[in-house]
Amino acid sequence: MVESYQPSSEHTLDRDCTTLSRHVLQQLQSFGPEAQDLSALMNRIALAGKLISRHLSRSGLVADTLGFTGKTNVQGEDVKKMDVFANDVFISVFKQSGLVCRLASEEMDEPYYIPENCPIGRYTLLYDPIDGSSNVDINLNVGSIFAIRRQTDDDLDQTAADLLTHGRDQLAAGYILYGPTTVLVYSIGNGVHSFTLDPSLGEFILTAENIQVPQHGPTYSVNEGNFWQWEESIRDFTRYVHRHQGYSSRYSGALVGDFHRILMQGGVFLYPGTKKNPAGKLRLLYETAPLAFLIEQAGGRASTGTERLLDVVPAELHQRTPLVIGSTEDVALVESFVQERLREQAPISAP
Ligand code: FBP
Repeated sequence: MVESYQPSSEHTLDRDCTTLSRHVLQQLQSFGPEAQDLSALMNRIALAGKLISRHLSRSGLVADTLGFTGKTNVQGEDVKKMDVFANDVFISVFKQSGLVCRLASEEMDEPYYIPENCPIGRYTLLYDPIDGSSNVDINLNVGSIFAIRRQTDDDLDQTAADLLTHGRDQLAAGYILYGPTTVLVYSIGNGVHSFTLDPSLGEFILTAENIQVPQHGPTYSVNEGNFWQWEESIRDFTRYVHRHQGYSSRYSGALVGDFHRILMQGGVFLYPGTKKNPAGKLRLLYETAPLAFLIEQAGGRASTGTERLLDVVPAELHQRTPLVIGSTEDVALVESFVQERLREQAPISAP
């Protein structure tokens, strides 16, 4: 009897062949149209990551890639040339896809509609094309953050009102970290998984599955330069970690980089509100809600200091929120200082 061919198990083929699009189908355990769409969608996001990674890796060599454009964006921030390049890359990769009708980004006042994808495209991509822009010109790590939401109505008046819902409505979320290697981390609601770009293959290859954030970690990550602008409760937390063994301060200036460290090693990242900006700096739909989706999938926690971040319902597209995110024990510690101060401020009720 002729034996059927058995592929050798020596090669790391199974790992090398676990590309992102294949992994999404495995995650969804379906080859149906929705699964194929989400797999193709993630593949386009991966392409955007490869194009941005290549551009960043050449940025010191090619003229006109670094520095400012001289314009300011809807956030009132000076726009970097890399912000514009990366923003356009995300739009380009979704043209002629039939997948995404609308893209909303930190760099655009209003959502961008891709006519040929509307209304058939039932998904919206929300993204921060370059997170940590202040790091671009000095060759430090930056990232891209993304979230995928279903388009629940035809949005004919183009107000994108259907996007103004809580973060639990995100179908998938993730980020791409442009560091010594380019890493893509995502969740489609079934755990958090990490892929590393293999430049020789031009493919993101699976390198870690079902990542779980430690319950507690040594790192606290916050811009202490804002200390005197914070509420007393956040100062209390900072004084606590200064006085207690086992805490180390790490702050890279790029949320994606600081978040990745905490996802892998535990700890807490904070961008609290300040007296000047009680809502803080970070944007809900492009930055804090996608990372909150990921950290909860990894067994961690994300809050505004007083509320579960995934419950926050935005009133407008570019709304900001304070952020406390990371290991459950460390986020709970920050929240305990906030609750303590709120209790002290609460009016004493008559006996
Ligand atoms: P961008 O998306 O415009 O880069 O802004 C967000 C960010 O750069 C985060 O990545 C980072 O954590 C934070 O702002 C740094 O802000 P600050 O310089 O005030 O600490």
